[in-house]
Amino acid sequence: MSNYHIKHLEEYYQVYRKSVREPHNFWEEIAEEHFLWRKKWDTVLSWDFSKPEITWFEGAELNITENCLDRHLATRSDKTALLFEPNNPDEPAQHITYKQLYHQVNKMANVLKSKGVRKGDRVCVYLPMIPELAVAVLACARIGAIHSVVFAGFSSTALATRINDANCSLVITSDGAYRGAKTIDLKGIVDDALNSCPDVKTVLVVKRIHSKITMKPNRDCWLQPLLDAAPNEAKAEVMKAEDPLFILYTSGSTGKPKGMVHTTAGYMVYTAYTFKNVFQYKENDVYWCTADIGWITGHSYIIYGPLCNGATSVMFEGVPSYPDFGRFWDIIQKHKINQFYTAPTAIRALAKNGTELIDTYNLSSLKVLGSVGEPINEEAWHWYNDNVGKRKSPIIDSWWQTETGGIMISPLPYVTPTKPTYATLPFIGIQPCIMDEHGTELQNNQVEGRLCIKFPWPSMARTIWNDHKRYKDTYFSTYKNMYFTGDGALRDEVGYYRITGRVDDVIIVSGHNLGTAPIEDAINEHPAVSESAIVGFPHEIKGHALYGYVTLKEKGESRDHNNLRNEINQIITEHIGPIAKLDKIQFTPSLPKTRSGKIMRRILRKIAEKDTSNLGDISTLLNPECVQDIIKEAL
Ligand code: 6R9
Repeated sequence: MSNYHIKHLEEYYQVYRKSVREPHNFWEEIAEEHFLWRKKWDTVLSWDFSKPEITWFEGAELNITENCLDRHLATRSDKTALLFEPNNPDEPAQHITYKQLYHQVNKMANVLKSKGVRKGDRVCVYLPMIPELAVAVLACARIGAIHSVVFAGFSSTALATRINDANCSLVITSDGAYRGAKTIDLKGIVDDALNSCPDVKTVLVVKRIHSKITMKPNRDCWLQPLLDAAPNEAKAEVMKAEDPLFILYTSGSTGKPKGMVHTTAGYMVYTAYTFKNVFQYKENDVYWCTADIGWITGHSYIIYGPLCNGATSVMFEGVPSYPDFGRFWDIIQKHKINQFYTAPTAIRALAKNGTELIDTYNLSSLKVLGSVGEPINEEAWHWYNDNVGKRKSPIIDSWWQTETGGIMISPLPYVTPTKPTYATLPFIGIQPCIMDEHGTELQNNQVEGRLCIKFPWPSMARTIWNDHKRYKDTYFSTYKNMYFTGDGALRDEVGYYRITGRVDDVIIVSGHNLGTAPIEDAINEHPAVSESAIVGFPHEIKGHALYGYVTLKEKGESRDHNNLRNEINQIITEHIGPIAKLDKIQFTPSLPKTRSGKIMRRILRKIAEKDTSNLGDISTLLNPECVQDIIKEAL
């Protein structure tokens, strides 16, 4: 029996039990047999959640790119590593083989070195979904630089905050991005951002849309000529197991994004192992994850997990609606996709467009359908199952987070019987539990509470960049000796988990995590605004959309409310990005507050959800009278 590839339910239970009873032996075997090390570890795991301090494979030395690239050259050099499907369906797809990717990464690594980037330096990558994005990420890893990929939908202010927080010295971007029928001026956004980033010395620019942009002398360079001139071999830097591999920002409940730090060895082992099993990847399969590499899903399951397994991983530059809502099905047919991993918001948007288009495509190559990013509602689950999978491909509803690095709770296709809306069973080595509000673990089945994890796993984030205290406070202080996920969950009668949604101030809109605090901070900058509170409300396609309650400085402010609404959304777009725009904005003379001055979002949430029959206890409010006014004026 190989513990690396689980093929039956009994095997799952057997391996799971071993991984929990003897975690050290278990992970040692996986690491030993399936990866390339420069030096083996002294200690498999040491941990203390009270500090919190976690190390995996301490003492080991490796380079993750040797695992993703070099070791495949002997057997898979002509196999497609990345299959790039451009935004425009008439532009030919690119099949980049392992050998070609190896050389491209090495060239890029040499360019970075020639620009003075050294081990431990931070490099910001702000690129559309083009091959250079994956190449840049791997090139950083090759030379031991820490990559910080910022999703190219973020605004210049959001980009600048992230560049400065990590003190990046170099930015890689492009002259622009294609997005459906539109183009986006990425370089212009970078130029704006860099007005407030004094430490950035170099900007490397990929030519993608051939637009006219300004190149700042002594700072900006076109990337291609540098690549052409660079040698195509670069020595892989020898990294320690716990050296940081990357920083990736995620929203939190304060205004500042959290730079989650992932380290090298544990992240590699866990993402590779989960990829193999959660997608049941076989040697000649073509795997497609539709996420953007700007999010953790793209890091772990477009780049590192698949490449570590020698897989063919598709990168799609465009959007599901361009040139029409058949694009996903067209790509599945064209590249004979075997595993397809997408988000509930995309499924809902596609479902809304009916099944006429989908029925004209041949989707028979599909074997596994994945879902990630937010709870998948029952209707979307069935639509996906009936129309995409034709009831033949299991749906893998995989729960995990930026912080967890890899998939934590998920069925294994053809192994775990699925159940609509349930992420089902913990992955090997994962020990979830459900806690009540008093900090007691609910041991039985058929319980509901808050989801925690009791024991470390290899790919967990080790800290927040420059803010270890916040890491401890956010994840390890709510419950003693537990990692707290911020999600609610229930466990059914057979032990299956269902994730019920966030229990903190994070709202997931179209699969993007948005903290309420940064949005409120942005709105409050509008000169007419005194205060604001954001809540989520159910939305047919986005899952949740944002509802803002705004109080104005001057009572009876006579300005046109629609103009104000536009201005508020404009400020949000500038500070965060269009993804954080509010669907509804209600102006109200005051917000319900507790005696300690906290806005009672619970009530505002109910009003936004149009569920005002039971508002619960409002007696602790300082100003209970405002509640009826808000209900009366609700949108
Ligand atoms: C991978 C990713 C994390 C949050 C997480 C949870 C929600 C993700 C889910 C899910 C229910 C699933 N989430 N997958 N909720 N079922 N299958 O999405 O990371 O962007 O950090 O979001 O997303 O609320 O806490 P990230």
